[in-house]
Amino acid sequence: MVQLLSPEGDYGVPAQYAEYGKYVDALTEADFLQFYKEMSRMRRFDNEATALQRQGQLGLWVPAVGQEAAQIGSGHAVGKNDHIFPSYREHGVAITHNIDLMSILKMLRGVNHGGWNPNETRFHLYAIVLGTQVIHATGYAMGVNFDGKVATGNPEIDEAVITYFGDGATAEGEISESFLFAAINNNPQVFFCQNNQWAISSAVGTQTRVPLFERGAGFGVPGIRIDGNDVLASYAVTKKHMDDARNGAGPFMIEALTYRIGAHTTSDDPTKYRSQDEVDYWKQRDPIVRLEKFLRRQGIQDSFFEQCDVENEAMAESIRQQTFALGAPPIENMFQHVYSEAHPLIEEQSAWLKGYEASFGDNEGGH
Ligand SMILES: Cc1ncc(C[n+]2csc(CCOP(=O)(O)OP(=O)(O)O)c2C)c(N)n1
Ligand SMILES: [Mg+2]
Repeated sequence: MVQLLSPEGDYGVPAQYAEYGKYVDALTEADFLQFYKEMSRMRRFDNEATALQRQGQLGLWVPAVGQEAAQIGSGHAVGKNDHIFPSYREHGVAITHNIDLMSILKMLRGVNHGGWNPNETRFHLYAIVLGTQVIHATGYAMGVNFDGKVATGNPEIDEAVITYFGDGATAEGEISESFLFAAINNNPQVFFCQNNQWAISSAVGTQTRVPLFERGAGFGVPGIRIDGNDVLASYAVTKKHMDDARNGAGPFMIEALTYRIGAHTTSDDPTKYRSQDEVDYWKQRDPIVRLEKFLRRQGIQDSFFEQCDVENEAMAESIRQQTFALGAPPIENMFQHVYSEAHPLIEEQSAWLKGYEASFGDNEGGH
C-alpha cells in the first residue's frame, strides 16, 4: 500500500515508491494549504447537508465523511483536458472542479437532475445506478483514443479520463466489462475505486476474495493500493497514472483504502450492522487531522486553521440560507425525462395527478 503521510503526519517516501515522491516534490506550500482548505470545506459542507436533510430540507443526503483525502487528492491530479465520471458520493472531487455546491443540494432536494454542465466543468453528472458511470467513462475514453487525443506530445491536446466507484460496485458486471474494453483499446483511463469498506450494510469481505486493486489484472489493467486517508498518496499516485494514461500507457486501477465514517445515506442506520469499535478505529485515522499534523510540523500557525473555520462557517451559513429559499419543486417535474419522447403511460399518470391535485381546491394539493 502506498503511504507517504503516516497517521502521525510524518512524510516519507519508501524507496520502491520514489516515482510517486517526485510528484509531491513538485508541490508548494500553497498546494498543501489548498488541500487542507478543500478537505475541511468538504467536511463542513457534508455536516451542513446532513443537518439540512434532518430538518426536512433535502430528501436525502449521501455523506462522504472520512473520504476527504481520497477525493481532494485525486481530484487535484486531474489535468485541464481530462474528464471525470463520478458516482454519487464525490462531493470533494466536485469541490476540486468548482462545481456550485448548491447544485448538489438541489439534486438531493429533487429540484434538478444535477444542474452543472459536464462540458464546461468536465465533471459529469452523478450516477446512482451502480457502475453505469464506469461504462460511460470507458466509452468516453475509447472516443478520446479514436479522436487521436492521446500521446500526441502536445499537452494542449492530450486527454485522459478518471472514473470513481465503490468497493461494492466492483461486483457489478459493468466494471468487469469496462476493464476488458479499456484494456483491449488501450484507453487513457484511471479506474479510481474508493474502498470505504462498506456497500450499505455489506462488508467488503463479502464481495471479493482478492484485494480489489488486483481485480483488473486478469483483464490487462494493472493496479495499486494506496492509503486513501493520505492526501499526498492520493494526489501523487493519481497524477502519475493520469499523466501516463495521457501519454499512451493504457488503463490503470487505483484502490484507495479508506473508511465510510458516517451512514451510507441519511436513510441508513449503520449501528445495526457494524461495531462502534470499528468506527472509532477509523476515526483515529482521520485524513484531515493527519494533514493538519503535517502542516503544523511545517510551521503552519493556528491563524491559518482559524481562518479556514471562519470561511467554512460562512459557506455553511450561505448554503443554509440558499436552501431555505429554494421552495418546492413543481410536481410535474417527476414526469419529465423519464423517456426521451412522450409516453402514453407517463401522460396518463401525469393527468391523473393533476386531477387529484385539483380535487383539493386552491393550492392545497397533496404535496
Ligand atoms: C445497479 C444497482 N444496484 C443496487 C443499487 C442500490 N445501492 C445503492 S448504493 C449501494 C452500495 C454501493 O456500495 P459501494 O459501491 O461500496 O459504494 P459506496 O456507497 O460505499 O460509496 C447499493 C447496493 C444501485 N444504486 N444500483
Ligand atoms: Mg463502499
